[in-house]
Amino acid sequence: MASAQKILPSTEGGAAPGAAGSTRLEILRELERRVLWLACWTIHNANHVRPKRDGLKVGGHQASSASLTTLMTALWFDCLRPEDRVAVKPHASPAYHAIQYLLGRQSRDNLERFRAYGGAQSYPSRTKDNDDVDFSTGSVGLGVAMTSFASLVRDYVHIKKMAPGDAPAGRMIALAGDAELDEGNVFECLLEGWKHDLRNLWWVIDYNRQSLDLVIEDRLFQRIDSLFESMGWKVVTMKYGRRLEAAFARRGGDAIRDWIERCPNSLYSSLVYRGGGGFRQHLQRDLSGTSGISAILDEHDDTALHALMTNLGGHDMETILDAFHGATDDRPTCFLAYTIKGYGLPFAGHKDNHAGLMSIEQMQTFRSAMQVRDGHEWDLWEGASIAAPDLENFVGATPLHRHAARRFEAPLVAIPARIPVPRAAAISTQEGFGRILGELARSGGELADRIVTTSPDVASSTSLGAWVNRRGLFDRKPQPDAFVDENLPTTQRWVASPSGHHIELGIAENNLFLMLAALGLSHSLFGARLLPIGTVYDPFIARGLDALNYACYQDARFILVATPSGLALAPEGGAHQSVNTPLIGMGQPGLLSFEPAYVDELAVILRFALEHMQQPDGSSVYLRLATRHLEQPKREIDAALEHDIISGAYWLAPPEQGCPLSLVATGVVTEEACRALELIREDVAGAGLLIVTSADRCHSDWVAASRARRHGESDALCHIENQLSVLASGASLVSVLDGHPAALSWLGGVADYRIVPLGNERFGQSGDIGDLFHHYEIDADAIVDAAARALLEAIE
Ligand SMILES: Cc1ncc(C[n+]2csc(CCOP(=O)(O)OP(=O)(O)O)c2C)c(N)n1
Ligand SMILES: [Mg+2]
Repeated sequence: MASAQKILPSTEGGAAPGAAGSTRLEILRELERRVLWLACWTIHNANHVRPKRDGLKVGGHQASSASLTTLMTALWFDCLRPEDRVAVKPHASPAYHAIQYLLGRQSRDNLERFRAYGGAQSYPSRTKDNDDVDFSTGSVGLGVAMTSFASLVRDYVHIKKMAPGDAPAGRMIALAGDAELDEGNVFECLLEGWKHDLRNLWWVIDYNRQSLDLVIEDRLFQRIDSLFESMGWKVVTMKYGRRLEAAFARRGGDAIRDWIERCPNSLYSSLVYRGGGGFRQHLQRDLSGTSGISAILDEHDDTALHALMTNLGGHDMETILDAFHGATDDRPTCFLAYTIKGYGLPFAGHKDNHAGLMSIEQMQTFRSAMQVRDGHEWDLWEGASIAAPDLENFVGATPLHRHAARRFEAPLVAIPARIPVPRAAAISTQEGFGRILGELARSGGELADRIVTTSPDVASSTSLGAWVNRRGLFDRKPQPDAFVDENLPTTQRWVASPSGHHIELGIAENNLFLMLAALGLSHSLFGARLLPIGTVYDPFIARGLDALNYACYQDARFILVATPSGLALAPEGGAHQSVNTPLIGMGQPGLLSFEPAYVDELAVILRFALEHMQQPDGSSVYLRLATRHLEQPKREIDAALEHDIISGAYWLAPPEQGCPLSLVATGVVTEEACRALELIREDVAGAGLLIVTSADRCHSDWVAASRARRHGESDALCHIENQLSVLASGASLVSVLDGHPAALSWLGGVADYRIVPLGNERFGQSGDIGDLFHHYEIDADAIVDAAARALLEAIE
């Protein structure tokens, strides 16, 4: 048993690792055992103990958790500081929850309900778990990259002194599975990170040389080394533990090292699984006659030989502490930690262990080895060989134990009651957006100071040029611009300096969305509220869709401005014409989408978005804009119209009460709808034109109202129901948008309306707007035709 003297984590001035710190090591090793037990038991309980109703395997990853247990124990119980932020390998979630349980931040009830409704999440979740998750993870590769962008945001707010005065800047840390490096977004972010000269960033690679299906390529580590070094990272390799190193130093040890180095991953893994006898057989055969080998083999029985041969760096507490505590500069550091998937469990090293669960019998053996009594499985210190008060003292002294809240609350930024509308007879929403931002930059103030823009190499072509001219590019060091310094004519006077407000990215949409995710969590991660606006070409949203979903999943708050969109991009051809983005806008949780037709609507929507994104029950906002110039209506927007625009639909041309026909238009085709309405009114004088500024909002409010009615609120009505109620029962609607018709076709179900949905669901073509709108049947003629047919059918 360890001594009763108080032993503290090294962050609290405990002895340095090594000889003098052996008691600290013992405690950490004990904690490691507790984490492994609890992680495995949590999964076992969910799969084999908890009653099941549907016969489905619950799952959970015992092998993947075991692979990271030593590294995670070292981090949470000895190395992390409250200001550090960590993205945990998704399928090490049980180990994470176990650690939080030992730290007093996770409840037994939640662990017992692991993967059950309301219980601890299968993959760490910022929004659903209650145990201090910094970054959600799940889709492999994204959490890893997220830490790079978070490190850039941390520097952005600290350099600008936006973070609370006493908040130290922490390290951003990713715990990555080695197969996560197969994800392209990881490479995209490495290059981007290099451009931005990232600091204080750690990636700890769980190099167990296994993915889900496979034991992976032997030489991967060489690639990892050179890749990271070429991007300016330091690589710290934790290959062997202290015991193996000691064996290597003995006579015959070189041969053992050489044997391991040459051993193919698949053979090594299979021997790890077979046990000490397998290693003995191979070493005896391959190294027979090498002096010193017999002595080493004779000193180790099979269990001891297995422990020796699997003593890799990522499972050796001393090696890990040395590596982590040795990384004292701010250079991005990749820790390449050799590990064994399933370390300490019966299926360690087995290539099929990814989804493997210990059987009841295996769990029984594991329980005996861990000395856990029946009925005491959840006891914090059950089976520990160190006195509970020593463990409690130690855990109680870790900075993360004492630190109550690591999330910040940041005050809201006041948004003016009106955003001035750029005046122009004819203008596009894209140009209007650029002019609004240019004016915000010119007028300055807190709003402009809190806006940060970002774009994947399309800032100028999405009309952010004027903003960047005034507010500058962000760079941690001032950068010269030869064109500006030499006074050469250029429209882009983009000065890069620490005071800049635009973060320019290379052309990788994944990076844009991860950047927005990090910027959009700044208020919570770093205590500095930012109002991030990212611009992208609308069709290329699809390129980064999983990262966009990832950003929304963790409730990051930003405005996404996507332009140009649809067929209206006309001559640029089919490749760039977005078709299904209105549906993405409707279908993506956490993202409210709008598609304004006119610039005065845009000003109202942008103002709303800046406020909405800051509200606890708000969300991010997506604006689908276009390059087509539309003649602007001459009107002042009063409070009622503003309300309708924000609610998603307003009558541009109100219908007569009880009218049997109305047009419904979104975005740039409003011009065609207006022309069609003129013709239609020759026959149906009372026909109206409803502009849907947000199919997303109308639809979700409609769904919410139906739900409320089902729950007994019989008078619940939503905005779109109210708006359309002026029409006759059974009225015909012709809906039209420059995008997938399904975005509006659901309107037919709001009441018993007959709907003809116009739009585009095919790939685009090159042409001018007239040709294309004609070809895809969203021009005025097509609208009139559709209306006539609908009316005829209604009569028949
Ligand atoms: C984008 C994505 N694709 C596929 C998966 C399914 N998946 C979960 S873990 C995994 C393999 C991970 O291997 P590695 O990162 O090496 O972790 P290990 O299990 O070895 O610890 C896969 C393919 C996923 N979560 N995300
Ligand atoms: Mg792996």
